[in-house]
Amino acid sequence: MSFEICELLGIKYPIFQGAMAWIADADLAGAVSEAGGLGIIAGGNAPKDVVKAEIDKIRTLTDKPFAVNIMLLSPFAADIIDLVIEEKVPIITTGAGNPSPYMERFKEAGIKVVPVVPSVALAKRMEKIGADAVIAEGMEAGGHIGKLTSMPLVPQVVDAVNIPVIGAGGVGDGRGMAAMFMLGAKGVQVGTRFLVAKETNIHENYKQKVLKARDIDAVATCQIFGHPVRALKNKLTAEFDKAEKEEMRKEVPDTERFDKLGQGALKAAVDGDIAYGSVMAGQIAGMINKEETVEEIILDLMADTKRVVNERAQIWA
Ligand code: TUI
Repeated sequence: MSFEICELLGIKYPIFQGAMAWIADADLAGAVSEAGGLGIIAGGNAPKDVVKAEIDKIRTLTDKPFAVNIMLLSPFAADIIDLVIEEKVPIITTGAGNPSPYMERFKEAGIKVVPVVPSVALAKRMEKIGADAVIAEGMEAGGHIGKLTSMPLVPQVVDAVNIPVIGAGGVGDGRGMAAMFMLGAKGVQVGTRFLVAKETNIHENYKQKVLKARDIDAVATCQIFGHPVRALKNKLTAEFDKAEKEEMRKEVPDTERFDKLGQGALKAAVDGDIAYGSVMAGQIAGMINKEETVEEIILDLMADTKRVVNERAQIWA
């Protein structure tokens, strides 16, 4: 099998690991890259020295390509941009914003750039200014989300651009991965399944909550005010819903309230507070039922995709 995205990035399998803030560290990303996928260190809201330590560490764990994700809402985004250029990181992905102002610097530094896009308009803009590929992320995904689901988003982005499209949001097994390929994606990004990987350094409470989640538990909050986020239902998501109902009734809603409520909440969950922390996870959390190594996850995704594609092809032949 030969995959265009693998040739472009120098990886073996067309699987990106989601850049989960405070979660996707050098241990997880290094294991993913070593296993043949694209491991991605999440810049998240972390300062430059913390991200630099992860870059230093991943270089001791693998000599295969890896990426750093720049979360553009981060107060440290400008520092992380300087860092990836100084460190000659081979690939970057961006999320939660439009990276246009920085594209020229990335390209000058010879960095491959793969922005996350929630819409056709941003995908087209990214192609025009030199993105190497885009990740079309549907709102089935965990964390900060756009407005469209993967099924309509991915094929519309595929039709709109000539660069490779990576499908994200809702991919948990070979069926989801095969579906993304059917929609025209050249690869997938998977976050939630890696949450419970053996190499993932999060509190056991977080992993157990993902393992126990049902299909309807990964809910979207802040779809009216603030930044929309998908996380597993708990006291915090209930607080968000209550706050949104209250602010909706006001003539001048206090929108800053939502960012305050969310501040530090993901880190709190990663450290074990699964009641008031933000236990970000995608809608496929309900089908994640076992802890596996990163290598097992990647090899299973590949084998399961191949099986599903061949099985379905026979029905249609
Ligand atoms: O970024 C993500 N997922 C994230 S970031 C994050 S940290 C955070 N926590 C709370 C509030 C906000 C952030 C947790 N999960 N995924 C990629 C993604 N990018 N989803 C949506 C977007 C996006 C949205 C708008 C990308 C570009 C965009 O452009 C807007 C514009 O200006 O054109």
